Amino acid sequence: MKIVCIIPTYNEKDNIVTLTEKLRKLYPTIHMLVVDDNSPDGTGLVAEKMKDAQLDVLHRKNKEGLGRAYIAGFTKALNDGADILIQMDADLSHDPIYIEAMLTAIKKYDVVIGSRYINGISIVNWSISRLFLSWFGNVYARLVTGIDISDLTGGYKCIRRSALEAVDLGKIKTLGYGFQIEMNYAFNRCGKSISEEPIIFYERVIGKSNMSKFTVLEAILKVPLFRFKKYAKTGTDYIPAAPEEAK
Ligand SMILES: Nc1nc2c(ncn2[C@@H]2O[C@H](COP(=O)(O)OP(=O)(O)O)[C@@H](O)[C@H]2O)c(=O)[nH]1
Ligand SMILES: [Mg+2]
Repeated sequence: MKIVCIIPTYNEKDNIVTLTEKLRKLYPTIHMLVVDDNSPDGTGLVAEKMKDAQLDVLHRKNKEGLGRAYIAGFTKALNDGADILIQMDADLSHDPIYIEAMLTAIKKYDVVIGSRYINGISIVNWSISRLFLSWFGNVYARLVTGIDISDLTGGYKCIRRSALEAVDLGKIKTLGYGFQIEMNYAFNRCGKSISEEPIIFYERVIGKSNMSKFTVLEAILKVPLFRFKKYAKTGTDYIPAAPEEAK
């Protein structure tokens, strides 16, 4: 069973060292794939130096947002034979200790979300305004997509290979917070089961957030489109085209 942790990075040169060391210590058999978008602080180089049989690096030329980095990471990990894919932030917001519970839950579900909202609100060190935005964003996403999951924007996830293979990743268009919602919507549309495991989310101590007003606006505007696109009604959105259709 090959488990690959996909870790997107943009200016995380200190955090990536701490995180990968923790992962190695806790889970000596788990693979790591760092996806770096040519970080100006040299994160790509730092990661490259740590490369070995357990840790691989995917270098991308430009910063294109979290969504694009993840799609590239998923594609590479699937090509390299991953059975279970874990997505997690590099900034230590996602504590690796929760991976164990997520791996137990993935035996029963296709997708497991490390959830900040399933046990009340489990977030450390956020301002009230950021908390409100995230909480409201989740209420909005739940209403619009109709998916009964408390943390649809969470970025800590465990995904079975078969769930990712069921989705046409080329059809995923969102880049920021909307990306997490769109992936969950796509899994749901493709008949995949989603569950939540409680986590405590810690705001980063080193570095700064890459998420901008654009990503918030993108999520607000694009999420309703998933639901109301003309092919959403036929149930074929996100399902890969049959070989003859794809020609
Ligand atoms: N490769 C890549 N990683 C990104 C990009 N934007 C954010 N990240 C990474 O995605 C994770 C979450 O981003 P972060 O800036 O912490 O967003 P926040 O937690 O919502 O404030 C971190 O590991 C970032 O380094 C991007 O454009 N490309
Ligand atoms: Mg963060």
